[in-house]
Amino acid sequence: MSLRQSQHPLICQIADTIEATWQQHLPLSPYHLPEDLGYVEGRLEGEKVTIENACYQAQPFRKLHLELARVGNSLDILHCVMFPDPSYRLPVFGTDLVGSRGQLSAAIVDLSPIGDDLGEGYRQALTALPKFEFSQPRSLPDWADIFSDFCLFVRLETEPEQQQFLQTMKGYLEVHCQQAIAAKPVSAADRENVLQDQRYYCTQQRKNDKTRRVLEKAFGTEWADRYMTTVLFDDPQ
Ligand code: BLA
Repeated sequence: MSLRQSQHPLICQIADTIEATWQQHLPLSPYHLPEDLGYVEGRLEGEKVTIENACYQAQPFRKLHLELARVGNSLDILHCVMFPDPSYRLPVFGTDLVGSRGQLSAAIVDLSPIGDDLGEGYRQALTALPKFEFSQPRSLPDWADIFSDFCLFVRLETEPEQQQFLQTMKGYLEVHCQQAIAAKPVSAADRENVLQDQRYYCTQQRKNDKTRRVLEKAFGTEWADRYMTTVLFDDPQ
């Protein structure tokens, strides 16, 4: 990925860590995005917007998506979602970082339950991870009822807090890979419920106006909508 080297150092580290962890735990094969949406360039108020996607599949995941984006020389974005195969009632791992050279105004990571609860295995493993205090917590918007009580949403200014965020993200990711690999599929009837719950997750994420606005300004309303519904948060079939 050519964007990666030029991005905020934490974003670069997080992207490397996610891909290394995936490679270590999961038998990755390529996931084909719509032809024209792997690498995209547009313009936002005269500034160039570049998007680079990496996408894989590996049981028990339907789609592993890592995206890096850059707006002009200022705004760097990392977006990552691991969509489970709907035959498994697994939570959705998601992380999003948004920032400029010095600081990251938004850094979020969560394992979001599909259904009522994360389940005992996840709860115990997540509770056992090291806990850090962050000096600038942020509050979640209205659509964010999909996130778990383990959701971490902060502004990151100092290097130590950036490293603590990285460590937390890595902990969640490793717990997830370990739990997911050991998961058992649900019954055919339950699969319908899982599908519905996964669709709700996507519906809520598509309500993020801040993401939508960046994409709309650079690529237009229709394109932004297509991108949000086919690449970022596509409904499982
Ligand atoms: C916030 N996401 C944002 C913001 C921008 C983007 C500009 C506002 C930053 C701020 O408030 O400081 C933009 N994010 C993008 C763009 C892409 C992107 C353009 O991923 C992709 C091209 N968002 C996710 C995922 C989660 C998520 C997976 O994509 C969580 C798991 C959360 N992003 C999220 C939340 C906010 C945010 C909760 C804050 C929204 C708000 O405060 O209203």
